[in-house]
Amino acid sequence: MSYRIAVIPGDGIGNEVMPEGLRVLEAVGAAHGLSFTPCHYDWSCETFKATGRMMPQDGLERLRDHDAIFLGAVGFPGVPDHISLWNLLIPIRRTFDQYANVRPVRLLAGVPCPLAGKAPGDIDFWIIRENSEGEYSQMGGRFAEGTEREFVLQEAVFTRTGIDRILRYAFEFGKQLGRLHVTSATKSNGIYHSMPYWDERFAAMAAEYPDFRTDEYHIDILSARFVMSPERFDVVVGSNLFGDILSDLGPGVTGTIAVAPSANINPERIYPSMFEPVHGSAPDIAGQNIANPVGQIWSAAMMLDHLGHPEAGQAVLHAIEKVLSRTDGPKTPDLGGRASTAELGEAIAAEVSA
Ligand code: GGG
Repeated sequence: MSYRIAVIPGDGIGNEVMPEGLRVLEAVGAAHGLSFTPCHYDWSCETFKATGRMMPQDGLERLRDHDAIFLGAVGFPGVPDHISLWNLLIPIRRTFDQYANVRPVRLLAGVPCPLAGKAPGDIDFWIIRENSEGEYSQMGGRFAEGTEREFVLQEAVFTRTGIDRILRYAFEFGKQLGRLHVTSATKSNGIYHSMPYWDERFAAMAAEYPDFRTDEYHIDILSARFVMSPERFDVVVGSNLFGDILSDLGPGVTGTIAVAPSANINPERIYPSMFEPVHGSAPDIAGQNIANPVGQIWSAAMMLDHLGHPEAGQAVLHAIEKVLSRTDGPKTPDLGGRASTAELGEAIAAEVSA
C-alpha cells in the first residue's frame, strides 16, 4: 500500500522534528508493508519574507492531490503570528473542511508528571476541538483609528451546522472508544449569544445519545478541573478557541506539551486530513537540535490510524512509550535528559523496527 504525503516542516523546530517523524514513518512502513512518498513543501515564514506569501498561489491546489498532510510548526518572529497562521495553517484546515481537531491527552510512561501521585493510565482522555469557525474569525476591524475613540470589533461565528457536526463527532468518537461520556466546554454565563446557543445544541445532541453521561463546565472551572482531577474526563468537546487552550493545558498537566499530537480531520474523507504536533515553532530552542520529536512522531501514528492502519499506529505509540520508559533511554532536555532530537527519533525508529 502506497501513500502520497504532503510534508510541510514549516518554521523553527518544525524543521528539526519533521525528519524524525518521517524517519519513524519509514521504519513503520518497512515493518508493515506500507510505503510513503513524501512531497516536500518548504512553506514558512522564510517564504513569506522572500515572496510576501506563506505558500504559493496554487499551494492549496497542490495539497489536494495527497492522501494526507504532515505539518510541523507555523510562526516565527519577524512575521506577525496572525499573518503566518491565517496564510498557511487556517486556509488548509478550512479549504479541506478539517472541522474536527482531535487531540489526545495521555500521561506517558517515562514523562515526569507535575501532579503528585499520578501514574500512566490515570490521565487518558481526548479533546475534540471545533476547527473551522467560532472565535477564529477575520470578521471585525479597527474603527476610528488614530482618534481617542479608536476601537476594534472581533466577531465570532457559530453556525448550527458547525456546532452540530463537531458535537456529533465527539459523541460518535466516544462511542467508538467505548467511553460513553462527553464533557462540553462552555462559557454561557459571560458570553451572551454564542455559548448559550452552543449549550442548547449540546443538550439537543445529548438527547440523541441517551446512553451517554454528559456534563458541561464553564471554561474557567474546567481549566481548574483539568489540573485538579484530570482522571474524570473521557471526551471533551469545545469551540475553536476553548479547544485550543485546553489542548495545551491538558498536555501541560501530563508533563510536557512537546509530546502532544493532533489530527485535523475531514471526517467525510473528501479531502486530505492534516497531522501536526500541538506545539508551535519554539523560537527559543530552534536550531539547537534539542526539541522533543515525540509530538511529531505521535502525529504520524494518528495519520496511520486515519489511513486505515491502526496496527501500525499502535506500533509507533508502543515504541514511543517503550523508549521513554527506559531509565537509561534517550531523553530530550524537556524530559530532564541531554539527548538530541535525532537521538530520540532514532531510538523510536529502531524500536519500531525491532
Ligand atoms: N504545530 C502547528 C503549530 O505551529 N501550532 C501552533 C499554533 O499556534 N497553532 C494554532 C492553532 O492550532 O490554531
